[in-house]
Amino acid sequence: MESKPLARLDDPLAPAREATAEMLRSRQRNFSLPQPFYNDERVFALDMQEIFGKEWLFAGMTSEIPTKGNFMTVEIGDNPVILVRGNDGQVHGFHNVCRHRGSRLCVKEKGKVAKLVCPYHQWTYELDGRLLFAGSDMGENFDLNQYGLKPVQVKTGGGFIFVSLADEPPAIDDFLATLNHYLEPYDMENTKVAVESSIVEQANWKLVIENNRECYHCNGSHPELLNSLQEFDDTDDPRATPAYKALVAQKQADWDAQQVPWQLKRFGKRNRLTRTPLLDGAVSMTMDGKPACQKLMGRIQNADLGSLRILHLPNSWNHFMGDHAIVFRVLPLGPQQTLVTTKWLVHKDAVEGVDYDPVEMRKVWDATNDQDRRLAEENQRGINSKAYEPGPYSETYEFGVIDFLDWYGERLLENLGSTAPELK
Ligand code: 3BY
Ligand code: FES
Ligand code: FE
Repeated sequence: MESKPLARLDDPLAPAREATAEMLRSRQRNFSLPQPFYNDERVFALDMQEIFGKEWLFAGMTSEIPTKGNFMTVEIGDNPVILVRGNDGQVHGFHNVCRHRGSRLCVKEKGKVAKLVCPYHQWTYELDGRLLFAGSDMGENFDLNQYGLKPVQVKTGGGFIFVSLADEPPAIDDFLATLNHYLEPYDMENTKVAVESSIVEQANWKLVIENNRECYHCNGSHPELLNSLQEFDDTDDPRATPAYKALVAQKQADWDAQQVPWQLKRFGKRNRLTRTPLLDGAVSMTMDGKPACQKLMGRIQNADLGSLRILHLPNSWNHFMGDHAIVFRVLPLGPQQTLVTTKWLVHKDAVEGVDYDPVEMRKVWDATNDQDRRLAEENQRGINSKAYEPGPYSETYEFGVIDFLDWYGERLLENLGSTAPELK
């Protein structure tokens, strides 16, 4: 066949596509993945093209770009993206790539501008992406309209900004409507980042998410977190004691009285939301379980709202308490390198040093993130061995990991153009 070598030149990943789809079709469900999924650069390239290049990704919060001209940048693998609040008050997304010779347009992580001006030769774009100015010597036939910034799909819900690099991203509106409903008490537009951290983990992004999807490891690793966190969040969990069920029933009645949503909701396996009580007596994820911020979020009157947990695959988990919220964003940097960004959010009128101490606020999750980083890195090092073979997950304690990999396998197969298999 003459066309095959040509197809491979067009798509050097073609053989990897076939091999990866085959590995997914033949994988043993409820077992960890074959080694290449965690360390092979071709599978990583496919993850970036087919998952991070096509699904909805959590990028940041609307309150981080509160008014027109505020922007933030995010790097999705090789694709720099800019999110900017337009003159219309909407969040716009663009490839952060100048249409002149391709320079990155915005280099700062966050900022405020009147126009988007390229640092290279000062081509100047409106906040809606239109090219306004391209110097004076582009020739009389130069048509500014041909060189607007390339848009990136953006949707918001409950203060979360999601982006997708796909032309036709998957449906997400039901989840966004639920976020609006569940986050209403928090008035997310009127929040601010009290403190944030970025850490680089020497581990594949899927190991970071797998680690987050189970608390089987919590007892052995997270003393600070376990001052406030329940290791499970469902009354159907086999670990749920009668005392836990009684606590949940009592809290749910309290939350109903405050019109604060708590019901467990799922959108496929991609999204999961639920409100769960913290350990009895704790109202926030702090070292002593007391609020980290004296000014509560939004319209909240009573800090004791447990934690609203929100999962968004492939790249975010979140905890919303009465006094502050913690949002997490995962961005792959390489086959064995992942950026984890954590932001602690408070009411925008809360005063640092008066209402909250950022050093105190961040302690539990700084410790937890560092512990999880070590776990993921050790996991990676063992997986890289020739002795590694996929091992079984506990259906009781690690169902969240199984769900994540089911989602991942289905999405990757579908996006690769293959059909989902009957898993063993
Ligand atoms: O609290 C979290 O975000 C997750 C859930 C279970 C363990 N892990 C720390
Ligand atoms: Fe942006 Fe030249 S590359 S103005
Ligand atoms: Fe952990």
